[in-house]
Amino acid sequence: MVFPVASGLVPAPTSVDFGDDVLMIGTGTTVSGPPAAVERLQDAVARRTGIRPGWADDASDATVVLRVDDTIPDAEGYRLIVGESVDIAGADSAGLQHGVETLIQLVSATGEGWGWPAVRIEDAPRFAHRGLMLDVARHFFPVDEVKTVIDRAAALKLNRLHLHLSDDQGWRIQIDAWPLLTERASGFAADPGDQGGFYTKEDFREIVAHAASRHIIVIPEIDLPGHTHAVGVAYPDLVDEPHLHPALLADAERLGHALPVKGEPYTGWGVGHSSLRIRDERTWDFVRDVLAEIAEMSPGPWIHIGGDESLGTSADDFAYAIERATSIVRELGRIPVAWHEAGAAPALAEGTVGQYWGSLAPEQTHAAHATHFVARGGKIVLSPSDAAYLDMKYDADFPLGLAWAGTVSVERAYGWDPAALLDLPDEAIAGIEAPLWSETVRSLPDAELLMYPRIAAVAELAWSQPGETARDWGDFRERVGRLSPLWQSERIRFHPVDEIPWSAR
Ligand code: TNX
Repeated sequence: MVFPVASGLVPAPTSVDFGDDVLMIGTGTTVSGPPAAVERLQDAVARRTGIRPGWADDASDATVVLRVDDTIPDAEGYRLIVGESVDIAGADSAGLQHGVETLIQLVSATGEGWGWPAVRIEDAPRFAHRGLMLDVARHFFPVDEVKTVIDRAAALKLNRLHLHLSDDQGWRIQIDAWPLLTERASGFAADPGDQGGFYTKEDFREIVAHAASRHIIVIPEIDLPGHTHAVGVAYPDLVDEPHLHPALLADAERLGHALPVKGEPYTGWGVGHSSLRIRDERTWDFVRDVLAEIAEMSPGPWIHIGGDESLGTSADDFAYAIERATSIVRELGRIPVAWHEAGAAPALAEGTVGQYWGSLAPEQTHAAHATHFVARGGKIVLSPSDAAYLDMKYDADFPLGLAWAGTVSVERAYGWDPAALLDLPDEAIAGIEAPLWSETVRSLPDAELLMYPRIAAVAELAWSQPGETARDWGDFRERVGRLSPLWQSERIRFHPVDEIPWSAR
């Protein structure tokens, strides 16, 4: 039997020990376990092989047994054994799901049909926060597309979906107390031809519930005090006049984009031109109402308040705004998250999580701002823009994406050390997140081309302990290449970049 024993496992498990045998997949193959896990396995195996494993009511008759075993120590961990049958034991139901995704990746074509290689795997994540950020403000993704993205993220063992719900170009979430936000400021995006859109509360709850069913927590972001031009389209008295800084003028000229005009929709790509009116109490009525409604519809522990690129806000006003917004989130019983610039606010609420988006060679102020979160009892999420940003071009010729942080090849996305980046111990690092900003994205396929295969690199950095296999670029590119048939059967549009040796089957 010709059998490709080295399957495309990404992220690399903690330990993998292959045997010589193969367990064939056939019409008699059956699965028992919790319905959601069983169905995910049945569906993915059917799409890949054309054979849909049956249900087994009784574990003792099943080919594949899926179960939770609370003697497995690490949260989200699992043990997977393929011998004469398959046994997957998750430490919890998230761990069971991760084990099922591993079994889906193990499905392989043999000379005689489909099978699973004999193997024993023990696995658990390095970081608790393994995230993807979707910018639904510059391009709006309807609910069904967000659900697809959630399923895709779960397949790589990611467990956080950060939704960037507001920006200069559009407001994307229903807020009852301030109805003009969606009435007037949701119908635009970062391209004049793009119609925008918004989530009703029901839509948002549907996204949260779908994510929860895949063990993913949604982190909603309302970007403050900058990135708020759209707020002024709905309520002009809440924002300052646009701050037309030199980089904005130069970019607008280069790209042929119009400049922002207060109260009118903005469809350019400029940043750092908008600010809420920080010293006006009506602004704080607005912020409190919005964050309270967000908290009410979002059950997860975190609310992101933005804080990036507030070039139109004075340093004093910025610190005041961050301190006040993070303490409002605290009062709402949630943990604030903010982009690293918010670390400039001396008294930002204790426990606020910082999201670092500087480069792999941190500027001193960026590093100082990021470490201030740790001094205030918070942790850091790492999103280095020149490695983890999925909206950077793969290379200068790639048609989608931006390049302000450089181009990001798959090797570059994979080749950095989370512990070394800000010289922090793992305990201070919540995890890693890959943002997909959408100025150049017009559709889900566009988004997928930017995500895949680089999101696999981010997932491995976030999940896998550094070791012999994990962190070896040569090994990683082989494993990613072997995922090609699975990604095709899952109808993922990936960029077939020539750094990766893609398998035909
Ligand atoms: C910077 S990085 C931004 C976003 C843009 C992105 C484009 C960060 C926190 N803010 O507003 O969409 O660059 O790559």
